[in-house]
Amino acid sequence: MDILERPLSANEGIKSRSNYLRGTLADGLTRVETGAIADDDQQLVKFHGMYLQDDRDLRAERGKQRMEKAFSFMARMRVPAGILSPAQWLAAEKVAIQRGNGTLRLTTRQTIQFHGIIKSNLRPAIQELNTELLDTIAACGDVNRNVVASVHPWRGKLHETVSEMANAIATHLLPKSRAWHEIWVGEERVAGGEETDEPIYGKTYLPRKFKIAVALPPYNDVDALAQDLAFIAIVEHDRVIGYTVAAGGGMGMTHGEPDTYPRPGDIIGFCPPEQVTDVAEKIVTVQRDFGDRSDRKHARLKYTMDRMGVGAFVDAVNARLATPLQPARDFAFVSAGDKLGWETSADGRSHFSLYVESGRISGRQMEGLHKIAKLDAGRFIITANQNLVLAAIPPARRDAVAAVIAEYGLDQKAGGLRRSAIACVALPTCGLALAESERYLPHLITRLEGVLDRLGLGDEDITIRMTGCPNGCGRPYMSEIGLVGRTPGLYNLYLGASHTAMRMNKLYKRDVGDDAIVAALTPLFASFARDRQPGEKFGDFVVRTGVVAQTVTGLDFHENLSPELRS
Ligand code: SRM
Ligand code: SF4
Repeated sequence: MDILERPLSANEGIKSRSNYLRGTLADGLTRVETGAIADDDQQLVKFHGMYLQDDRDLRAERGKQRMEKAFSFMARMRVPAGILSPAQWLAAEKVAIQRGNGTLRLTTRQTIQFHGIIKSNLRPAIQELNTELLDTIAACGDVNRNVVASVHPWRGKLHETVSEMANAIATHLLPKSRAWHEIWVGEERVAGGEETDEPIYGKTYLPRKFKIAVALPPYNDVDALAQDLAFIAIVEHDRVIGYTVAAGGGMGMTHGEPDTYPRPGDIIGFCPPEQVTDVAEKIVTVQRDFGDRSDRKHARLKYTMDRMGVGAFVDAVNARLATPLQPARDFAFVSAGDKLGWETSADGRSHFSLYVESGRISGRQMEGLHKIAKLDAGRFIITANQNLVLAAIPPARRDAVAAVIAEYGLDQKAGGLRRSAIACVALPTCGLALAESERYLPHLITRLEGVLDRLGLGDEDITIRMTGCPNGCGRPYMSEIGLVGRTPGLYNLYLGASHTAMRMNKLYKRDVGDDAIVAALTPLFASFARDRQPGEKFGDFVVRTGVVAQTVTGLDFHENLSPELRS
């Protein structure tokens, strides 16, 4: 049976019955007998940027005591291009301290997550954010998510251009339903309560989440090919003349199910700046109409494209555009990480990129950032590598900001591996985690740093990314060393992505724990130190020397593995 004729997944019914994402959420928030909300509303609340979670560290004990799980909510803001004013930063910090677990969690999509918000605090938290014009609309759910953009504010107008483009795409693809405004900030329902029309999405929104990035070469700090859709800026004479378009990237897969796979996006064409939002809209509508709504594990654009064939997909997009996509223009990336430390732009403004371990801000780092926000000098920009840039500091304020940076140790140095690391949240809040990630990766890196330092590689940038399950929230398949949780304490070890995140890695060892990871990597680091070619990066080295085969497409991600490695 054709996929488009198969019975719809349960979520499709929930969306269609929800009256444009309202469901019974407003009522559920007032119910005091439980810290949770109704099952269908748990799906709908995602479209409002929130997740019902429970503290997994407490699950067993509360189960023994026959108590309800320790429910709380995670809320995720929508911050296109990751840019916040100091006042917005302070509002977020206040919500984290007064309504959440006291930490701010920078995410791999350039926004902030709050964890541990109990139900009675949820509406006040959202309202407090909204006083600074912040919202959580469509931060999760089957819609276009936070639009990410490269963060190089020291490049002046070019950075502004890609940030503005991210904002324009985000605004264009925002759901039109007023449900969020009614439920969270008390907007009156329009007379008659008529339903909102969703001209782009329709009543059942998209088959699955959809992710867009705007990249500014030569830095691929947004992982362009890991996105459903990426616009890669083509710069001529210091001006963005248009964007090369990539589509069909995505990271999620399920262990043991080879018909699920991470996939790098395909380069499908080029468009001028004025066509970008229309190209985004038309690609979204092709996915809306042709995506698999029967099986959520195969519903992302990457599977739609592999099912249709890339050529047929591009034809379908072109048929909806007034002017078809032009041939793609060339671009080149040199790295995927953030450039930490001070930079100055041509207009004399300063920018300081600071390292945030696994994106989690708390304690003294939070206090220092509070002081900087109070100085009201410049902007805060979150990077897609979970770091933070204090941007656009006027020359007259640089010394004041630098003094706080020094006083609070915000300029702590990190070795090449640590500063190139990403860890997803995983335990204790993520309901899907099979193993630790954020709480464990820093310790593993300390052990690996010992090895690298001895080999004289301590300052070598090598990307390492860990996730607590195969969903890929830290984009582990795009890193030179990828570690993906299988079960508590055990990870699959992937190697051989390019340093620029333009090629995915491949499974090297299955089910390795702390000692086995160090034991597996030590000889590889040693041969890299000894036999690398000038300028060669670790990911390229392991492919050139045959340690792992090269992954080209999503479909060959599980290929060329030794039989014992096949899932
Ligand atoms: Fe993610 C689900 C955290 C970026 C792929 N992701 C989740 C949930 C909501 C778990 C859940 O569904 O119950 C996690 C919440 C954990 C927690 O306690 O906070 C979660 N994802 C994150 C964040 C916070 C990771 C981080 O440490 O920064 C990132 C938030 C991004 C944001 O601000 O919007 C995050 N997630 C990603 C990325 C990377 C990206 O977008 O660039 C991916 C891979 C790219 C992709 O989408 O293909 C990603 N998350 C997933 C998936 C797998 C989707 C799939 O196609 O299979 C899931 C599970 C799902 O959707 O069913 C998931
Ligand atoms: Fe949770 Fe898995 Fe995403 Fe990590 S990769 S945050 S464990 S869903």
